Amino acid sequence: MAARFGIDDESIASANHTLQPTLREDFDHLAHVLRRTRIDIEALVARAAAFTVAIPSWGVGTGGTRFARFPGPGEPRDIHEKLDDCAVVFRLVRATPAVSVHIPWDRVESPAALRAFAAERGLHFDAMNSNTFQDQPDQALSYKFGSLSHPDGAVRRQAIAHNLECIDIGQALGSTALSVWIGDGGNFPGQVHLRGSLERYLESMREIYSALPATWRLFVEHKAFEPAFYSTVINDWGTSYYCARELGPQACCLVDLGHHGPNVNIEMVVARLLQLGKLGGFHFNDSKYGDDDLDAGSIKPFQLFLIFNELVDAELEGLEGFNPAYMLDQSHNVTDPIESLMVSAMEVVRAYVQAHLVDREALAAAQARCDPLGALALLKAAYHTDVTPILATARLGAGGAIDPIATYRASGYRQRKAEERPTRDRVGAGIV
Ligand code: RM4
Ligand code: MN
Ligand code: MN
Repeated sequence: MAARFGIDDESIASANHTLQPTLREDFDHLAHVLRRTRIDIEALVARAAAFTVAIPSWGVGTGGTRFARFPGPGEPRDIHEKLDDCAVVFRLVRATPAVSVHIPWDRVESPAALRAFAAERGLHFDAMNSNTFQDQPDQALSYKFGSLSHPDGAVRRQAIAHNLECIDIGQALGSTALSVWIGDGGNFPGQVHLRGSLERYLESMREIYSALPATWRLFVEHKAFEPAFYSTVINDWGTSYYCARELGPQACCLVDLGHHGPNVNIEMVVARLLQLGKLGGFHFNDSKYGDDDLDAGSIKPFQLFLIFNELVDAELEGLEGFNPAYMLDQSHNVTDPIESLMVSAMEVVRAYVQAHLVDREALAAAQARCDPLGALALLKAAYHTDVTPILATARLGAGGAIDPIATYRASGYRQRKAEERPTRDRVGAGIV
């Protein structure tokens, strides 16, 4: 195999060298400001450095809409090239050492060899994703009218078998979780028996659950609509919670930020799932209208902060069982996917660090004296603090880039990949 171009340590170090004096100044100034409220900036750097969010393998390719897909230059053509791109994101932002793969898009002959290939790049595998929302060329039965909840038991059995295969592959890859999102539902009133389809779904999921290795978690991902536009089987967090509880302790709920009805208070959903002990993890992205799959923090950054406010509150309280898995799930249509993933990862870490700035004692006091304005002011004070120097210092300390986007652009990586990856094959991905 011909040598593949990668971004080397020297070019990162030399870009950092130029930016370091300004970063120092900004960092010292912020340290000074935070000291006034007795916040130790070094502790925040340590928190930022320890935070991780997984990258979706399908996120390094160009997505698409119902209308068109406009491929970009040098797109990865298979899982190996996808991992190369994930490694670039990891190298520059440091917060993304894990990759979440989708089967069959990322199926390989030897998962063990793929695991070694990833490890050479410092990467490991996060949750497995099954796909019963599409038909594959070699597939016996169609998922056009559903999969795990299909009225025909043979279709359900095929969908169950696929999920069991995902668990097998995942074990060889070193994964410890399976995310199940299904497109099952109805487009017309009367098409689907609403209670019956949920019952069939649960029956199928029980079989999958019983095949889970003891250390694994099963994530139930809900979505209000699409591809079914009238009713969806796992439509909201309440249904997701009910299913996770029915299945057992290894099952929990996954919150994809784009999968709710308009104006749903997602931070409240998060708080409820935390309280009920069923918050499994996240798919971060952002949206204006629905499951837009835009970059995290690009449309509603305050919402992202408020979600992390709930998470950090639980973390600091030492809430029993608190262990959410963080992943991105985005579709990049008009940007360079590597740049979008880097920006999103940084925005997620930003929200996490900002949430650590909230004066929780003062907040509790404001709540106790019924002072809404005072409480909001405390949240705003944290949200308005620019923690960029903290994030950059954490990256620098871990060997990453002070300015990942500028360093990436200067490297010419994308142009080199356009030469190395000439064929315009459709990447095995698509976002719905
Ligand atoms: C779905 C859902 C799943 C993702 C697919 C590609 O809308 O978000 O998590 O695997 O898209
Ligand atoms: Mn998702
Ligand atoms: Mn989605």
